[in-house]
Amino acid sequence: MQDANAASNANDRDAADATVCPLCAVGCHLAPGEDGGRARGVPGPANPNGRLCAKGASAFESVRDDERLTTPLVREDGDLVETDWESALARAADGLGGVRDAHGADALAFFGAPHCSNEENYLLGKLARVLGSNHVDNRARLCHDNAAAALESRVGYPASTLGMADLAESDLVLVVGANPAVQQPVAFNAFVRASDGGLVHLDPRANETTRAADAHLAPRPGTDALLLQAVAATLLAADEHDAAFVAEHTTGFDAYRDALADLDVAAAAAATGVPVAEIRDLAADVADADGVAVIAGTGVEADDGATADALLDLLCLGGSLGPESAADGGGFALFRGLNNEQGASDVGCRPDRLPGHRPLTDDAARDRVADVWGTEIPDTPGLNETAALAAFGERIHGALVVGENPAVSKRDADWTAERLDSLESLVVVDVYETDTTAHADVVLPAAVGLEKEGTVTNLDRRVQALAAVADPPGEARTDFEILCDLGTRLAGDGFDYAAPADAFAELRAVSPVHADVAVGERWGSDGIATADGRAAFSEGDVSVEAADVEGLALVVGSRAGGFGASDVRADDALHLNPADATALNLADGDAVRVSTDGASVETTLTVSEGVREGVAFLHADVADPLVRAGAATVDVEAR
Ligand SMILES: Nc1nc2c(c(=O)[nH]1)N[C@H]1C(S)=C(S)[C@@H](COP(=O)(O)OP(=O)(O)OC[C@H]3O[C@@H](n4cnc5c(=O)[nH]c(N)nc54)[C@H](O)[C@@H]3O)O[C@H]1N2
Ligand SMILES: Nc1nc2c(c(=O)[nH]1)N[C@H]1C(S)=C(S)[C@@H](COP(=O)(O)OP(=O)(O)OC[C@H]3O[C@@H](n4cnc5c(=O)[nH]c(N)nc54)[C@H](O)[C@@H]3O)O[C@H]1N2
Ligand code: SF4
Ligand SMILES: [Mo]
Repeated sequence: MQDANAASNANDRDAADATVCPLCAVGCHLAPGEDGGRARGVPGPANPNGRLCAKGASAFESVRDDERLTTPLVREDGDLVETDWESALARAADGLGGVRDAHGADALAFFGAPHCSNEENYLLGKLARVLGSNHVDNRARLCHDNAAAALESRVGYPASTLGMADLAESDLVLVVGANPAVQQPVAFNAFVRASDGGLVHLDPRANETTRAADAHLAPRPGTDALLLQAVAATLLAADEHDAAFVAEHTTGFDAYRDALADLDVAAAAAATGVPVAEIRDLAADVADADGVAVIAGTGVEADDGATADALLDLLCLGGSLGPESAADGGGFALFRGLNNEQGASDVGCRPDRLPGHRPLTDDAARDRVADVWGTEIPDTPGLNETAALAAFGERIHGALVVGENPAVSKRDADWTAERLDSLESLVVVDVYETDTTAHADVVLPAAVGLEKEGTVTNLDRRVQALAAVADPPGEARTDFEILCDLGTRLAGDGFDYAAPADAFAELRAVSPVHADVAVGERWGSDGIATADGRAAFSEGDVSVEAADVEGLALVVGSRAGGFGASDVRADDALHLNPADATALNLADGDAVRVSTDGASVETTLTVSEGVREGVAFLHADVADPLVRAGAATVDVEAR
């Protein structure tokens, strides 16, 4: 076992003043630039050549930003006014403690954040549980929740099954519902673009990643899983699956094969809109490849995990899961978004999980944690963040929100504002004033990632040490210090840590995932970590019924993780295929209104062959009102 303190001094970063980029889950190493300006790339496992993307290079902008919160604020007569830490912390503890006294611990909700470190999220989860509430969650895991859940049930852990560097060995990389050329550019360039394996992009719209691909398959929205099953059925019909791997490392193959035997590939081709020849080509590519890797992004989330399941089935058939195949570039890479999205969930900031992803309902796991924490842990899973927000003012009366902005990232703005206002106590820890702090009773100014110590875990499970390479502005403090203080006031013992390293040492004692990972290394192994050591096939539920879509299916892309992420929001046009534009009597550059029941947005039209027929593609920022209104399809008209 390696001590986190020692490890953070160890040579995990190549330069003494280097830390981990706080802006995405790739986890590049960087250091302050010469003049305090642009960041300097430092070679690390994710950026071996020391490169940064444009976003990473601008990472220090948040450090210098005049808009940063510098003083604690409390609400007096309706307004937020500046105060000192002592008064603000006392008010926060009184507010949350008062809710607990009046309504019970079950009336408290805790929102953690993928922007915060492992230790900070661990502390938030501990605070919630020690106080007696399981309503603790972090929001951005929602970006990849279905794929993570599929991985957890099929391979035993909700994370990438291979390292980013392994992708350089893949014979075939299948990118599904993602745009890593833009969203994880350093990893894409270093490990995927540089390799000579094949690249196939599966997406209803061509994007920057497509330009680097050998083939682009554009299934109708809602038919990805069917398309992948058609590929699997083609492999099985030709007996080209990896029978030895299937026999040794999987379960449920016979039932799966029987289910797929009914699949008519021609009918599937018609339903998905992808020609039979393209399905056959992909099947042949999978059969020929030693290592097949999947890179999955937010575009696989649409169908409750069916696409992720179909992808995992395909990897099982190709023999591309598990430790030996990872070395050959085989496996499932879950390309997460925010910098510590993986870690926030790993450390137990989830309503149904303890640290290390152990189920809350597992008595032995609960006892182990209770032992170390010196407290009972309630055994009923709590509300996730979406459900908790809906329960504000009813079951939930107090909330501690750390590094998260539910007012913008959730549903209808008025509805959310009402929910936030219905709380008796809302304490928000953030680095900026936001739409959420506007509803808070207490606002506590936090440090950003570049100003803290601790660890974060990137998209290939690598636990990396942070270094404080800048000072927080004004009186801002790290979330860790804030949570230690709040914890001590609210719960008494158990929150008196000298440094994040002490919390990490405690985390090792309660989390099998962290028990003996060396800081700087990837947790777990690339193997299959299910109870029986085998990956289960899905049941191969087949439905060739074409999703009978009336009108244009709304497809959203170019998501940005909010914080410091203005870079990918340049294009606000509606993108339509020429055939759809002609049918609507619209031309490139026309002013258009895109609407659904109860919401509409106005923009201009870009006509593009890159979008498949039947799809209306919008950037996430523009699509927001439509997404919030729950639109699956949209109407488009000239305005
Ligand atoms: N319209 C629209 N909506 C979107 C998206 C979009 O592109 N457009 N993208 C979606 C996606 S992919 C995501 S991941 C979410 C992001 O949703 P959120 O995670 O809610 O949004 P962010 O703005 O990234 O970060 C939340 C807050 O964390 C604060 N913060 C940053 N670092 C720290 C820190 O170290 N400590 C503390 N205490 N606070 C910190 C920021 O100031 C910010 O207010 O939004 C989703 N919603
Ligand atoms: N520079 C920069 N990088 C970032 C961020 C940032 O703000 N700036 N944010 C980070 C964050 S928080 C996130 S979550 C990630 C997002 O990373 P990605 O998920 O790669 O981002 P998107 O560009 O939204 O790509 C989603 C793709 O899914 C496709 N899609 C939509 N529906 C479907 C479908 O049903 N099937 C298929 N096959 N495809 C579909 C869309 O057309 C789009 O091309 O990026 C991270 N990286
Ligand atoms: S790829 Fe991600 S981690 Fe690397 S520099 Fe860019 S934003 Fe930072
Ligand atoms: Mo995200």
